[in-house]
Amino acid sequence: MMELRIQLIPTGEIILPPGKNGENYCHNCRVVASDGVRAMMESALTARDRVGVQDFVLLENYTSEAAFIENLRKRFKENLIYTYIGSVLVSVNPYKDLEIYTKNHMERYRGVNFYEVSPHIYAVSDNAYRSMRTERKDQCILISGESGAGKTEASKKILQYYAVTCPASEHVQTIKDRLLQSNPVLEAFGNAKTLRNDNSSRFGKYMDIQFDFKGAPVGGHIINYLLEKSRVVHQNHGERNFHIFYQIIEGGEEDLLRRLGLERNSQQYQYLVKGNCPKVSSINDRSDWKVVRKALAVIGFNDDEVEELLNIIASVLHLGNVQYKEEEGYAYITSDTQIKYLARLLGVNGTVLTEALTHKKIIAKGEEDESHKDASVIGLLDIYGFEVFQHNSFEQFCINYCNEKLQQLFIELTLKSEQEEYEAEGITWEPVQYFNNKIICDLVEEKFKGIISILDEECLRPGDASDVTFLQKLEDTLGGHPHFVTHKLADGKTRKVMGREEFRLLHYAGEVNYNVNGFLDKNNDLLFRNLKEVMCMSENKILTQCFDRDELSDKKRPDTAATQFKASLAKLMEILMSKEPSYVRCIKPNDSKQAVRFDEVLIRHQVKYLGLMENLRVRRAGFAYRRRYETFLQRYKSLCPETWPNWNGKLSDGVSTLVKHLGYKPEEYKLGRSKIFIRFPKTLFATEDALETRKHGLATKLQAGWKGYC
Ligand code: AD9
Ligand code: MG
Repeated sequence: MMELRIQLIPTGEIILPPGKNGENYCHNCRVVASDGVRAMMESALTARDRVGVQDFVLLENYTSEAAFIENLRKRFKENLIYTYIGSVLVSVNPYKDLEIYTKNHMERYRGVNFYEVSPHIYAVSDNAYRSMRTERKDQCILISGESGAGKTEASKKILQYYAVTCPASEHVQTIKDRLLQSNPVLEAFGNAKTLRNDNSSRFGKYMDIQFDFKGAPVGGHIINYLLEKSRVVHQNHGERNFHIFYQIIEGGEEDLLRRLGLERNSQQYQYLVKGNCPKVSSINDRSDWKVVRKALAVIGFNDDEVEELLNIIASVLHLGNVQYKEEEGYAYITSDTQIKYLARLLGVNGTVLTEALTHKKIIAKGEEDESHKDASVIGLLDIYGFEVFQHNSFEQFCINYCNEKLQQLFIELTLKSEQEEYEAEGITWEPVQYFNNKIICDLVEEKFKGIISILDEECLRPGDASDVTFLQKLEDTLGGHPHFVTHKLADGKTRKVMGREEFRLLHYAGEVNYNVNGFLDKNNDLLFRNLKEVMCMSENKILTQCFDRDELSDKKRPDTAATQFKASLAKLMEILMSKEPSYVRCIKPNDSKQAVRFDEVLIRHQVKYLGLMENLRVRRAGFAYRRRYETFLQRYKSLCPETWPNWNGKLSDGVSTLVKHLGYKPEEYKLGRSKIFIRFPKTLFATEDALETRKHGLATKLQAGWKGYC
């Protein structure tokens, strides 16, 4: 590519050094451009056609879903996976490594205004960081999208960005390392291969990063939500258990495996064979083990603690291989070997353990968390995405309920903040119609007649309560609700397409049939009391932390799993509402984890349920674009002799002078208290074109912005 030297002179003209061949000379504006330059400029000017717009608000036909998707497609084809809707970042999973996450890229986004650079997860990260620093307001970055859309990868990129770009000292380096290294550990224990994603997060994660007054990270705090515990004992076909089991078996050193009594063959263990999928091509369990082992040390586990942790992991595998038989209604254990290993690994008495494994008493475990009060905070939410499988159970019900709550928050915060902005700036605003999913949240969580209340009632009811009576009660109470469907029709007939053990919820993101089998058991989440007693007596310190003796004396029945989840979500919503949100909306391009493939049907569905069109409409309801006066002036001042090189008067007067010079008509814009609001994208386009032309120095007299100088 040829080198282009451009000299700006004070009146705002551009002079190019004369080219050797085929020079074009524009007498009017003293610009010389060689054919090479012209070709370059032409390609720059047609680039928008090729790569689409980098902010959907600039789409001419902004109500058209087809135009929206076409824009996504164009950009995806060019490996431009990020696009904005105003300040919301839309990200399409490229399913391949792109060279856009280097240190150089990080530097490019550091301290730079959001709109000055192309859309990127780093721009969102930097913007949140700067708002926290300058406005002293806690921030949160909410990452949503369905399973496999790229949420966890996005959250890792954000963490890496802060680790590299925030100020550091020796102490801070340790914090940064710990923040970064918490990821492999969390993923080892909480992620698994599912049909949707080889590295699917089976828990929700909210991470606070705390910064001191200098903007250096000083701590972090992670809250986990509802780990999919049932995966430990059961996996669907083609899925795996949590990564950690395979990592130890594949990567564990010989003497470690000996101490744990494990063989180097995952298929020896009942808890690892259900999915018939011991290996995953995209995962290297052996090298992952090394990463996790190192990370455990960095985040502060000493060797003894690691040993105790691994003892527990190994004991789960041994527990899965314990054989039982039934005689006259009583359970007996027939395999001594596992009990011996279990007793040693868990540090408990073998006889007491055997007794506890074959007899019943009940108790359950609560999970507590809290947020730190001082220090400024950026919170990162990476929570499981909306899930629809062939067979959906209690876990999908909780996951999808969680997504309903997040959608509620999104609606509330985007609309609210939009409305507040118009009000603060003194601009009249017209509300936009959108689907408010509060009705579905209520259906799930309302007191007394919501699904969770009905489920709890059945869990607590003595006698004949079962999954079937639960479904019956749902039908009696909720039959006729516009978002609830079962096989029964109002006229007493049955709906053939639905199973008799199913209920269907019409979620904002689509319809899901839930099979009620196992709902009561999973919601009860009970651990028999004598098993808990054995664990309390363990010599393993991690176990005794998990199983607190004091809880044994607590006779009160613990809350059910769904009620605990509902309460923790309510707390999460409170945390998020108190912060200024940024959004990353992740989209999965295809179901086969392939780079390049852009499955339009799948994408259209996600665009719909993520509410992106509504988001765009709201954003465009009044004005397509808004910018603070100083930002607007800074960017475009070179287009007007009166504002170039500096404007010394009131900022709003400077902007007013500039836009009048550019020929903006009164109906095209409004001046608020601190920002200019531009109604149509084409107005801003013309201004951007003028700027582009200026920068590259093409003698395009036709460009609107040039007319003034010629
Ligand atoms: V789930 O709800 O936890 O099942 P996520 O978290 O949305 O899901 P994840 O971030 O794990 O999905 O992404 C899935 C896979 O897509 C990753 O393992 C990567 O192989 C791939 N991916 C995602 N984002 C990127 C990216 N920005 N660049 C390259 C990516 N690959
Ligand atoms: Mg994930």
